[in-house]
Amino acid sequence: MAVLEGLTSQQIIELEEKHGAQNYHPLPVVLSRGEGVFVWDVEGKKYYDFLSAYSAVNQGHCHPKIIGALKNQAENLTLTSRAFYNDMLGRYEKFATEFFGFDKLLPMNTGAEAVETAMKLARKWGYEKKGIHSNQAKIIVCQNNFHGRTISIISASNDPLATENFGPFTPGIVSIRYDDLNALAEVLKDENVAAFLIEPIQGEAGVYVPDEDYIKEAYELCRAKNVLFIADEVQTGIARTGRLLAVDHSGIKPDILVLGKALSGGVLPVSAVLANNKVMDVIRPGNHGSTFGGNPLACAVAMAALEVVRDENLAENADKLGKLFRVEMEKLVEESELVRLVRGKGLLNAIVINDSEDSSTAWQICMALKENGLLAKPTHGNIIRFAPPLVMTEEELLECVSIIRKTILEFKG
Ligand code: IF1
Repeated sequence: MAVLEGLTSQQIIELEEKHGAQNYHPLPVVLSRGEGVFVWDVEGKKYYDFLSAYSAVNQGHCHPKIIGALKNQAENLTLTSRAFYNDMLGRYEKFATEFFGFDKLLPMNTGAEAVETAMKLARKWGYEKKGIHSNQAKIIVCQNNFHGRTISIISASNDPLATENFGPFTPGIVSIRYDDLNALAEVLKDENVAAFLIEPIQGEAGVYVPDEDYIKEAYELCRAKNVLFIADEVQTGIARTGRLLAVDHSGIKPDILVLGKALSGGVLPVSAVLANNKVMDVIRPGNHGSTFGGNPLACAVAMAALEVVRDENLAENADKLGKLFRVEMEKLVEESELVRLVRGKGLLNAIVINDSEDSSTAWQICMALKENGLLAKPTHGNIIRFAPPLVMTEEELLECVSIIRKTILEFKG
């Protein structure tokens, strides 16, 4: 059957409505091209991308170095499975473990797979190294977290949309208030706790940045109780918050680091779990795996994606532009009744709209932003996340600020 050519945005949307599971409610824009900080819809309209595919396109759309690595490897060898060695995985593992400062890396594909892997690793360490009794291991998580969509991960969620009618849930997961050290100290009294799984900044919840000392203090509490600290940096990692990792702002090294999204620059699913030998060595042949985990194509792409982060100083750029962005948004808070506050770190920011959580105001503002050439989407209710690619220039950022300012000041709800 001929591929459907020359369809309008509306016709393409109708195809998805007819043939696709309706598990998302996208903004009504149909993109067909991306380059750097820009995307184009099928009618050729150009937009600033202020979502970066949920922080997967930190290096910018279709970065030439990453695409070059993809094309080159794709013409040689894409997948062997782990039944055999390939000439890329060992090189990637060396590169990435030195890049982030860990002994070992376990390669997976999606962020959720990597979080599940981290949970399995922590449990196994708990039994074999900490001496937790069989099937008694507990993992602590935070309320309003987002770690993925699998059954065990949503077993840790308190979001009804993510959990309703998906039970029964995986046991051994305890949820506490985020940014609450007393709550953590209390649950750590339980000798069966193997790990504390946390996002250094809660992205989906609405870009909640915890108190400055929270991550370090939480890390110290875990160390004192021989509990593994698992940092889910799938969204906050890879330079997004102005440092290579969000935990770098707190000066701690997690026992288990979970990466995804921008690890591949948004080119294909690549995720990873990194840990030192005392943790990772509980994994033996046959314990865990994945058909595509560690495939040569992913290895080539991930090394190129990380080189771009390093060589183009993306963390420094995110730090500098993030500070500028929040200064400009603070001015807007003063100017407009519509914007209650701005919060974030690096180029992971959000504005809270001065309306009820269940209002459609944030959505309508995003629709107006779209008309003005900038794409963003509300997270929960009245919060709009702003997360452009980290390759943005100061001039482009200031143009985006003026688009956001114009849209807000002219908005008629
Ligand atoms: C959706 C947002 C949500 C993540 C963290 C693991 C994963 C994610 C901190 C899982 C994924 C994506 C998933 C996507 C929307 C987006 C997202 F916060 F980034 F905006 F939902 F919270 N840890 N986040 O943020 O990685 O399996 O998706 O590769 O599911 O709607 P994944």
